[in-house]
Amino acid sequence: MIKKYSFGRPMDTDAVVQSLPPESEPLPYFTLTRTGQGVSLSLALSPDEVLFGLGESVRGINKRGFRYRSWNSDVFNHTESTESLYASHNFLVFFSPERLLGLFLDDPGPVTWDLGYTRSDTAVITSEFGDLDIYLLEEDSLPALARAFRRLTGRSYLPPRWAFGYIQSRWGYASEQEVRAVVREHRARHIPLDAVCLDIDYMVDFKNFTWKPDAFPDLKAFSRDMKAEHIRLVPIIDAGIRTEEGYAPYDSGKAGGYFCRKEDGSDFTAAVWPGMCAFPDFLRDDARAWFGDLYRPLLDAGIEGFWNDMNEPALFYTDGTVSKAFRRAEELQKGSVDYEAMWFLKDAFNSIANNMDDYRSIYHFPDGKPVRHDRVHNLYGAFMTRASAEGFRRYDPDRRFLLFSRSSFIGAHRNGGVWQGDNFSWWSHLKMALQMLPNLNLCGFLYTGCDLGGFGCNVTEDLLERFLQLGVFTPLMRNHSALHTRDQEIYRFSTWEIMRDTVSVRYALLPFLYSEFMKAALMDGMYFRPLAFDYPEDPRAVRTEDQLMLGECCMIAPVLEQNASGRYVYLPEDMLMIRFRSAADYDLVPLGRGDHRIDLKLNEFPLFVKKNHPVLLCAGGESSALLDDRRLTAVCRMDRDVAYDLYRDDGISPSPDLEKSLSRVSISADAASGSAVPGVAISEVLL
Ligand code: MIG
Repeated sequence: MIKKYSFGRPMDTDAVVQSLPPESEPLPYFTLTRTGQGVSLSLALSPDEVLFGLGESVRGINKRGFRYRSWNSDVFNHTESTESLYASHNFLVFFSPERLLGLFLDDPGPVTWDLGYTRSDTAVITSEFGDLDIYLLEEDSLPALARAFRRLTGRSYLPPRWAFGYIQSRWGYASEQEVRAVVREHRARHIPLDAVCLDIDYMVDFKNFTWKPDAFPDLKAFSRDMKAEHIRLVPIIDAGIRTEEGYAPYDSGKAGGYFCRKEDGSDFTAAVWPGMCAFPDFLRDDARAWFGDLYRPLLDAGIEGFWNDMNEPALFYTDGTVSKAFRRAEELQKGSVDYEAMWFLKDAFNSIANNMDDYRSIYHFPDGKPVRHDRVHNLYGAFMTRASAEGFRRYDPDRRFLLFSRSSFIGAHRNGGVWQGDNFSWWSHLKMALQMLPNLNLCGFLYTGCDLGGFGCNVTEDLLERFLQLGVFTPLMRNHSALHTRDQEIYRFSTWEIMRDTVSVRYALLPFLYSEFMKAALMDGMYFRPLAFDYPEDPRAVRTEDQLMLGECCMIAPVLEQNASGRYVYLPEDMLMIRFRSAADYDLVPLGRGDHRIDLKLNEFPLFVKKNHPVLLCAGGESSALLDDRRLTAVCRMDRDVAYDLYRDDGISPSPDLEKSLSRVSISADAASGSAVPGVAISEVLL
């Protein structure tokens, strides 16, 4: 059951697809306080209450015990104490033996989530501007609640099937030759690969929708050659448009009046990578239509996937913030040089980027009337994603395109995926990536993953290998790293063979993982879930922070620590462990409910599977297009006849038919008798 309560003057954020009449009764359960224009909701938490949600945010799967703030931010340097990341996903679930309640704040402005921070027994959620719709969801189980929320906000984005292949990316690839060399190194060593991302260096002066004529002389031919090798190119697009007369996207944007304005009506400009930029007013339908069409030359060149960046929007500086900092420096120079003056000096320069005064000086015109940016800040990335997705649909309504964004808001999950932002090559960020996944799924973002190996800092061989072992299971499996960091392609490392074997497991599992993903997406389910969703009455499972349910029947438990020779895993029920070394090399170990210490050498990682649920493996291959998903090996711990409906489709059709895409795989009980591992069947399946 979903109920809506309106406060102030809510605007259409595109988050919700079901229109409900607002209730006339006051909001139940919460104590409401008005603070200036804001609205605060507070709720007493019982000691055993856990909180799920908030999608992209730091810390645990259970969000209790910290304060988060919805304010989309470019935070290269994020840690455990960072309150705001790149996205705002204002959905939270309260779960205890006494309560199951979903709370969605459809609020495009800043929201603070004090979840047992000020007082450990109280949640206080504050909408700073107070113009919002609040939705309360009540269902009788966690999965039902998640499904109800998805119905409210719409079906998750479907990427093309090739987007489940391994993707290599790096900030710095500057020419066709360089990209060809990356592909060659992968193919020569039989490291599977489906796509290479092009970062900002492919553009002329970092200008969107351009590509360097010398470095990429014939993008169409290049893209065609790559596709012949089953490789897709995935270029980046940033939010800002350089203010340069004669640069077509700027000229057409200016002529159409599609850019965000300042109070005096002139275009708001700020510097980002290309230098001074204007910012498309994605909240306007006409500006979105214009921007979406700017992708055409790239689409015409055969490009089928993009990543949208810098769309919080990130602002390096404006003329205003720079001159203010200089003025402050001059003032300070007049006084004595002491430590205090030095702090002020530092602060003055640190506030040049992503400055609140700048965000307050931007205006959008969603329907002709001005709306100040800070009131709708968290929508910007989501509406950029929408502009792109709408453009792709106009370009070719019969195809799925790959699209993932850095910034997002609930609603954007219908139009694209997200990557988890600029992580570091840290073990703690490997754990953070894992913990973010189920909450992103709960908020609708199924197609997601982190920068494998870590974006900032220098990775080590073992860390990359452990990142890849998580990446085997994340829908977006992309190795990405920052300029000036250590080379991070698999083939750069002495242990490249074990990394290749790890990626080969992804390809062996790809038809199965794709099936699990598509079923979750098409049935408004979750691909990754907290264990609580499957074992709500098991307090151990409810509080498990380093294992995830995957699809209908699997559980993952990656190694998250350096120099570990294994880890403890909690099994809420009897399962089969598949300990992988490669696509063809794995152990099958039936384990009972309870705690287990699992030995896992650096090249080993486990997948746990519930009883009587098969996992399907194909022979593997070097590209998703080359996998044979009709000839599979079913592995199953079983004590009765079992069946699995494998989802298969053409991988690009935007409106697949779930029923028609299922092929039934049946295994009879006797398949497990007389097998090498008692009770575990290994059967060949032909479809
Ligand atoms: O200011 O395009 O998160 O993935 O490599 C940095 C360069 C801009 C941030 C993205 C990152 C990308 C980088 N971008």
